[in-house]
Amino acid sequence: MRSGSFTRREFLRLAGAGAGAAALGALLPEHGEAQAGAKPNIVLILADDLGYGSLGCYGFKDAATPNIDSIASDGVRCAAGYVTCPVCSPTRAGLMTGRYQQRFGHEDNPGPPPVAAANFGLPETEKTLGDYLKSAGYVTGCIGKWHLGHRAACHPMKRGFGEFFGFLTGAHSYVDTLAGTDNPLYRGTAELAKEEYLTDALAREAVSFIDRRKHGPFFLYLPFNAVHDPLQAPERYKDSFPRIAFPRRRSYAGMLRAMDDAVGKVLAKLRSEGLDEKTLVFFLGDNGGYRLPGESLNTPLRGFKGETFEGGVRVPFMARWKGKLPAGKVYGKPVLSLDVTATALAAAGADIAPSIEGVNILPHLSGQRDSAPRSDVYWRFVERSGARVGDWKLVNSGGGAPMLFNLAEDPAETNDLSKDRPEKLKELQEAYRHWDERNVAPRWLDGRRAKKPAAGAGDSAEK
Ligand SMILES: [Ca+2]
Repeated sequence: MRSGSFTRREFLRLAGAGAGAAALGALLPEHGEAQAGAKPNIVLILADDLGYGSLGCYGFKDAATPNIDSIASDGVRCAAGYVTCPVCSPTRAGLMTGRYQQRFGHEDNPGPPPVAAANFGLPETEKTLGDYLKSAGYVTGCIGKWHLGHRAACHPMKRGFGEFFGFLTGAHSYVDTLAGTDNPLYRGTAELAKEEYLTDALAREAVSFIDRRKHGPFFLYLPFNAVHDPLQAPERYKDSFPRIAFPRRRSYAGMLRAMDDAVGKVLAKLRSEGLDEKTLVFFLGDNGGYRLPGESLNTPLRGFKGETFEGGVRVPFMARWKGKLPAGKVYGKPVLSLDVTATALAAAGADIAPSIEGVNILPHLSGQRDSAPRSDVYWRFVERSGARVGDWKLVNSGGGAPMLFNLAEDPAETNDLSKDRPEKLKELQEAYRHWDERNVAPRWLDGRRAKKPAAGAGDSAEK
């Protein structure tokens, strides 16, 4: 079995600015400039627990992912694309609102329904990308894993989406609807009694949504639960990998292949309807791969889901808009999931609320603008935290002394420079403290955590 690993030299090549960066950006909309009738459709595909090194276009070798890779070859692949949390629900809260989710206390996962806090859910003070795009004249649909609350008031159709198919919690069987339990599959608010393999069902529903809404503009939010546990793949997919002996690994590869096929169906539908140039497509992961053997790889990064090392927060991250963004470009400067929100709104010609902390990255991805979209990125996840400022990275891993890395020289975070560069460590701690001043205490903690105070993270003693 190939490990999917690649050398530092290969990593730096993959991470560097790529070829084919022809500036097509002259027609790119900035804030509020989309012409009437020219609003692009937005398709936002989110993968679950898909580590940085888990796609062919990011160096993965075990299982080909040609359809997802085509988004990179037909668009821009970000080598330093980050999410705002190393676990599922908080990242989604940031992505949907365009705000660091710690601003409104959506800092932790809830845990499964039996142990989740009663108040769990995206606070009603917050607007979602669905809300914003609906106001801008879009038809909106959410197909897949919601994980922003399972109370009635948090249902996606109460939070900016006209349609919903999927489930409300953090994980779901791929082969059983779980009807009659606390975690069923839904169409709208109706429980489903029978379904096909879940990834196939999500593809079918996504294609149907595009078919019904093709006159647009539409916003399709498609958060797959693949490749999150449970590791369940149809035999026909597992049989594609006879050379992978480890059963968990073979199931994982089958799940990844199923998601790749599902993405292929969505892309084929856009193509057949002549929508490629009228649709901005994003693909990103919600957090790094989990640490169990056989699952998603974060190669060559350090750390896993749940951690603020790069392996927990740097993810596959791509954008495609044919005719507007260059094809086959690799973008190396840091971008953040919050930028997806702002970029979608800019493309739609919608107002970007002052509370939104993302940046419209279209001019950056196109090459129209050389400057970095953002100079810094921050993480706070209960007892863990981190900051990236320029090429420097601060990591508080939830115990022990803070660590400092230079990502330009050491992308795998192997060489802690905190003792050698105390002034740089202090600078990043100050930057973190400044960012953290605007955060509030977590509104809930994962019900599986040992009971402890809902304190802030890392060096944030006052929270
Ligand atoms: Ca996840």
